[in-house]
Amino acid sequence: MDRALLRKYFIMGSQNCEREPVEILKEAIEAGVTIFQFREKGSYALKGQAKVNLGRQLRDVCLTYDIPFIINDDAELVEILGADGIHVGQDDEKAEALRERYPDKIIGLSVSNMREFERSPIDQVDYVGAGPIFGTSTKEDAKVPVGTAWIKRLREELPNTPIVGIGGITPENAQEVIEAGADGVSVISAITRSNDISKTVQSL
Ligand code: 3NM
Repeated sequence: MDRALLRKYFIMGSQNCEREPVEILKEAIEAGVTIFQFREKGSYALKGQAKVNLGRQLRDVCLTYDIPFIINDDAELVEILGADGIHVGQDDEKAEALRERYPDKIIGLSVSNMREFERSPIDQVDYVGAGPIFGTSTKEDAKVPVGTAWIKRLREELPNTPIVGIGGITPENAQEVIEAGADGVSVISAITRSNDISKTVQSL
């Protein structure tokens, strides 16, 4: 994939929003996010048809603005919505199986430490998500923060693989993530909780 797409990676589900998700996504894209992941997950996430319906609306926004639309951990929904790709964690559906099912889609995989790295089929994925870099309360089961040192280490191991940092990233600390070797930053709350999305995305 074009690694520049990872530059400002916005992730969101309805559980992260205090107002209309479609409006938040439009504002974020207009302000300059480069890729979007629909991550409907956790105790307050939508399920079944309600999840599909919101996904379809967000997918349409991404089509209108020509922004890649990635689904978090739901291979069926990728097909239903015609998504551009899928992001999975270590305990989700295996990247090898996803690559077989979706030879041409973007596949992202989260890798948080050396043990996970060693068992990850990096050659089957388009990019790696590294985190949580900083402390985050957005993900219910987030691991211990790994710091930007983990990005440096991953970059040494993977000089040519697109890498995006995640977890607790804000306009104040994003530069540190890029300087450590990431191609981009992924954020949820920095945007969904912003009082001025345009300013936040620009300062990111
Ligand atoms: N994945 P925020 S941390 C979705 O470590 C997610 O893999 C993580 O939200 C990981 O930008 C995280 O609000 C939450 O901290 C990111």
